[in-house]
Parts: sequence; structure tokens; C-alpha cells
Amino acid sequence: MVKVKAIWFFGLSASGKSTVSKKLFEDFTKNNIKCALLDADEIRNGLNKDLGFSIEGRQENIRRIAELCKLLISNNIIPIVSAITPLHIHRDLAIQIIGKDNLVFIYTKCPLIICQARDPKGLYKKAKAGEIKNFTGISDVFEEPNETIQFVETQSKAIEETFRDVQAILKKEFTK
Ligand code: GGZ
Repeated sequence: MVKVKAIWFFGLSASGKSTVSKKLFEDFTKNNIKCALLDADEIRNGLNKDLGFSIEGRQENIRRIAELCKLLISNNIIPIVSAITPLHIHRDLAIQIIGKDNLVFIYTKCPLIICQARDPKGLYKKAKAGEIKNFTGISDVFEEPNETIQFVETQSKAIEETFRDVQAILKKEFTK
């Protein structure tokens, strides 16, 4: 039986988190692996509609998503999270709530300059023009994770290649 753990993708806006997490969700679903996709962007449109992007708002966003993960895991459903999770304290909070052994972090590593060039929703442009405040990477901090955190490079790889890197990480993690 597959061990149930949360898979938590984090990284800058436009770093590829949503794309890779969606692909993983589709792959698991096709293979009858019970999972739920928790995309922070979507959650912020509903459950976390009341939260902004201050330090406290982000912290509460992560706390609620982590609590959701805990509930899903206890129901034998693998949560697949996609959230910027910008600070070490946010990642520590997720570990504290979900438990170290029940959580796999995967950093979608992509230089800020590439994320800005991608800018699929035009958010970096707006942030640079001052139209969006506290925007991660522009007017708010993203703390690089330390070397122990597993990552996939999304800068110059096709999604299929990045996805294979994700699968290699998960194979190791889920057979521990
Ligand atoms: C960062 C913002 C902001 C600000 C709106 N800063 O790339 P997206 O658009 O689709 O995903 C981003 C999403 C970030 O929400 P998270 O819940 O992942 O952030 S955190 O983990 O820090 O709580 C982005 C959009 O919301 N967005 N304003 N100011 N991203």
C-alpha cells in the first residue's frame, strides 16, 4: 500500500508549482491513487478569502492548508499542495502541524528573473508598477531553502522532464 504523505510544492509565483502539481494530481488519479490538489491560489479564492499577503496573512494561509493536509492524511488521501510558502517559518509551521515523516517538500527552483519573464498573469509587471503590494520576489521576501530541501529545476526543462524529476524524488520518499 502507498504510504500517505503530503507532497508540498513551494517556490516563487510562475516557478511551475501549479503546473507540476496538477500533472501529479492527474497522474495519481489515473492510477487510482487517492489524492487532493490544494492549490493556494484557488484556496485563497474560497476558504482563505479573508487572508491577505502580510506576514500574518501568509502564516495563517499556510497554517490552514497544513491543517487540511493533516485531515486528508487521516482519511488516507494524499494532499498535493502548491503554495509559495516563502519563509523558513512557514515551512517549519507546516512541518510542525503535519509532522516531518508525513510531509515531502519539493522546491520548484527557478530564478526570479525567469519567473518575471514568464509572468503568465502579468502579476510581476503589476507588482513592479506598485499596483500589487507585498509581492513575493519584488516587494516581499522569498527565503531560499537550505540544501537539505529537495528541489526540481524548472528553468530550462520541459514539464515532462521536471515531472520525471518529481517522480524520482517521490519514488525514494514513498519507499522509505
Ligand atoms: C505573492 C500573490 C500576491 C502577492 C497575489 N504575493 O502565481 P499565482 O499568483 O497564481 O500564485 C500566487 C498566489 C500566492 O498565494 P500563496 O497562498 O501561494 O502565497 S503564500 O504561500 O505566500 O501565502 C499569485 C497570487 O497569489 N498573488 N498577490 N502579494 N503572490
